Amino acid sequence: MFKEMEPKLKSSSVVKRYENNPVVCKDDVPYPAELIFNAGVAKWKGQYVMIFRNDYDYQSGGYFKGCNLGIAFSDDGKKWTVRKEPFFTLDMLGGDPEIRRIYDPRLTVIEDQMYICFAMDVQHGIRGGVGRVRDDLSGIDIISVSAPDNRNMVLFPEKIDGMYVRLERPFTIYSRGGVDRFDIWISKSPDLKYWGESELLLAVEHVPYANDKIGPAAPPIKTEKGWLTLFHAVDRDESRGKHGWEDKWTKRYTAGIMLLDLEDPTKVIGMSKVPLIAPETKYEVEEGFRASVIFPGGMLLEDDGEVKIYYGASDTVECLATANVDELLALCTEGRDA
Ligand code: BMA
Repeated sequence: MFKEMEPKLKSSSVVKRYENNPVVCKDDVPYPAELIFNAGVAKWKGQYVMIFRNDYDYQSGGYFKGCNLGIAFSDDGKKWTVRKEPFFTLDMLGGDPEIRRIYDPRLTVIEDQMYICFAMDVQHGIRGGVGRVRDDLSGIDIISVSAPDNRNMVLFPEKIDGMYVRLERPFTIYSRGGVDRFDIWISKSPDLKYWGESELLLAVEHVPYANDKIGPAAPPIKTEKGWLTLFHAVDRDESRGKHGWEDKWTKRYTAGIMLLDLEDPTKVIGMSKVPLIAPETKYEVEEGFRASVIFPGGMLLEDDGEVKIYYGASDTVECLATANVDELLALCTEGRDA
């Protein structure tokens, strides 16, 4: 069992895991597939759409040679059907030898147009990209890709003060002591192509359950009280040894939640003091490639106040958890002035 960093997840957690988890795994995928995880999810044209990461073709040494993106559809957000062909494969970019893979998609619908953010590993670093999802779902038209190293980008679902807004996670090695001490930043754009006005939003040291790095998770959802925003938080413990398929895996990924000001999302106005989701079920802690990883990429608000949270579990399967929006807001604002 993984040694837990304080503070622990409250046993009264407001999140309920879906009883039929995982919602998508390799057995649902009709082409070579091994690890199905870190998906983006959106409601688009009357259905739920999921774009997920598929790592396949295992090589020795904990490495998967293949990586593509699959697409799945659902009427209720719980039961998913995976399309017969992948949504994105590297050859769709014309065989540019600089690009090694595209992964960890996040989906945001802005004025009926579905957009995708993704990480792109290239020979000379890691870049974060923004693209338009084609209406016929035949692929992506890339709008912009950042300079290295940056990833975990998510777009807000509407313009704020006339500007598109995104959260992102640059990897600031030198100024943060040469170790993982990576923070969440916020940037703006007039057109989704040119990004600027960047500001630090939330730093590792602001999060009581992170001693390593943090990063944006799912695109924010709009509530009357502010933008409700998930993030992932990593704590590291060097005494953690063999875990999952890996000989040594010292990190634990939990999900945190915060609230950003509606008019000025560069302001954090609340944050849960404990993780919202920490690894605890068998498929999150014991099974899988990189055990004890909760990596949310989708959060949807239903009309009745239910919030659906989609997360990659152990870098191996895609799962669902639900919560009530008012309880999530209360978690963010509890003890705010303390
Ligand atoms: C991060 C990313 C994620 C992954 C996580 C845990 O750095 O690579 O894709 O889920 O590590 O392995």
